[in-house]
Amino acid sequence: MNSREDFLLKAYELGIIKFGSFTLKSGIESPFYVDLRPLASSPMLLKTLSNNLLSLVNESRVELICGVPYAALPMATTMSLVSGIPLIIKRKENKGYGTKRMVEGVFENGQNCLLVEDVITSGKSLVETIDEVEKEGLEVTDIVVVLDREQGGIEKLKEKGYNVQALFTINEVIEILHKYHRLEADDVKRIKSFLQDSAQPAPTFKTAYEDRDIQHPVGKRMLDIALRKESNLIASADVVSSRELVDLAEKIGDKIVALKLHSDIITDFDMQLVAELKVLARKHNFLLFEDRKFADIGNTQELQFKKGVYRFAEWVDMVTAHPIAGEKSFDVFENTGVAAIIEMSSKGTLTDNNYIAQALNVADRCANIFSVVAQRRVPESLLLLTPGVNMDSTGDSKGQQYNTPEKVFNEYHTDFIIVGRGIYQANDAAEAAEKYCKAGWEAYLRSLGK
Ligand code: S5P
Repeated sequence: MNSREDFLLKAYELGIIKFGSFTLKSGIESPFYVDLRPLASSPMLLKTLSNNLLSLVNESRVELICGVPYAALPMATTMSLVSGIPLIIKRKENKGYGTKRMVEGVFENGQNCLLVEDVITSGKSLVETIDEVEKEGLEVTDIVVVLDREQGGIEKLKEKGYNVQALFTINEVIEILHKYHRLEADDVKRIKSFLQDSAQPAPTFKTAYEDRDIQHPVGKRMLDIALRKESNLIASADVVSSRELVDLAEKIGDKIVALKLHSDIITDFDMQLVAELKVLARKHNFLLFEDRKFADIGNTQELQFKKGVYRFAEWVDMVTAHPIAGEKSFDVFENTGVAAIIEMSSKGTLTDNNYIAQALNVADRCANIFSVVAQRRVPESLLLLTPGVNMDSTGDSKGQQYNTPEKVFNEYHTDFIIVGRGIYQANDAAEAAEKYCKAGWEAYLRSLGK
């Protein structure tokens, strides 16, 4: 018997899980009932549990610990005592007098706070707690949970970019109890079938373009063009001469929402090319989108954006930028629209959940960031642009990884697909653009439940 199994059996003796027939808060009849509060009655088990929970996170970045009331309070307290990381206390409700704060204790703005929860089901209550803790100026990147009831909660939080780890899943608990003869095979079967039935997540649909609340004028224009053209296609025009670029833009202009450029790969780039692109953008109604992926301190980015050969500030509608240098570095783009790169499509990318959570926080706070580039669902307050889309290939030899339009709309709720080689390397670029435009629009309609 390993130490996790040993812990679980001892906790079972304390009564943390009961089998029978129980009516849940939602009205559903459940064959088991979980309550982790009895753990506080065993200091030894509480300590073991706290050590196990701490081992799930990278302690070096955690500055505070907070338990979600009430069951996780003794766990969070023990974790604080064991690790030496200070505890803060979240209230269940505002007391309505005095400081009116929802979080009590000594903390500073921007400190990283680890959240501790006993059981996660749909994740709804954890999302509310995270919101309240973030409103107090704290940063949440990691969450540890004792038991995952496997009803979609973990996935929901991961989509939002949080690093969430559970010590046990309910299926594991059932299996361990069966292995050590605490549960009969018939009960296991009954419970597993209950879990499977209730795990069917209600289909969640994407919000239609016309119902999105995007304030930035460039974001509004993207949505407007999408609806007019029935297209959510951004073409990545990664060709290396101005002739090819202008030809391509002329051929595919009426199918796309934006023409995404890497100006620094164009051998003969000059302001004459810019003038031609502007004429085409007006004629075919698309945006000029420079994929410069700025990633420097504000001052350098400002020079790169406004000066040099490209003088992007004078002609592009939107740019991409990495949030690596922090929030202030985005001020230099002023009113130009920004797509923040929060996650990359390539194999082995360093954009892990922790980075993504922090990058999303930056995106949330900067008024000129109306969109993000990522391979996962993001809050609908941002437009999601997804590259790495190709219907005929799964990747290249340099790390790129491809998905289909169907997958990114259905799973990530993408708003706009970015397609490069799938179009500009096709024998007939106009035909390929038409194909991606149609596939993207149909996938979008299906993601609305239509
Ligand atoms: O994570 C990313 C971000 C971007 S903007 N992965 C990407 O591939 N891109 C860009 O999308 C990349 O720089 C290229 O311009 C385009 C993908 O091109 P494709 O030929 O692989 O479709």
